[in-house]
Amino acid sequence: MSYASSNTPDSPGAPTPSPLPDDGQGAVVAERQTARVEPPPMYQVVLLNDDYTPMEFVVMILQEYFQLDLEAATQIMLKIHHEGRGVCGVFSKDVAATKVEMVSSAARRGGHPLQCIMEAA
Ligand code: TYC
Repeated sequence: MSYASSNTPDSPGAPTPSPLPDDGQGAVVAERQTARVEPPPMYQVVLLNDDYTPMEFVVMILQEYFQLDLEAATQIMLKIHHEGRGVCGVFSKDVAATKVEMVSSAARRGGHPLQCIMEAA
């Protein structure tokens, strides 16, 4: 038996056969447990508008830290500029927190007041 094909308790809804318990009276009782694994909670990373951070800097941040091409980055920057905020991407908690830290520290290094936050998606 290969390890790859052994128990896969991560398929929601799929009943997982449990070992057959012995009832102590010579009978074997078959039970099935349903293994349900919740998907991990996701977080969106959001950039906020301000009056001072240059548009080019925001576009660069979106390309560098969110792997967006120039056109997508420009669209999101303009959305933030006009609407006050915009979602840069949706990530697991750890990845979102790291993005917020990296963007915030790049903004501080550049001397810009750009604010980056995360919130439950
Ligand atoms: N409003 C800024 C300007 O006019 C540009 C800007 C866009 C700033 C997006 C922050 O998250 C931001 N220079």
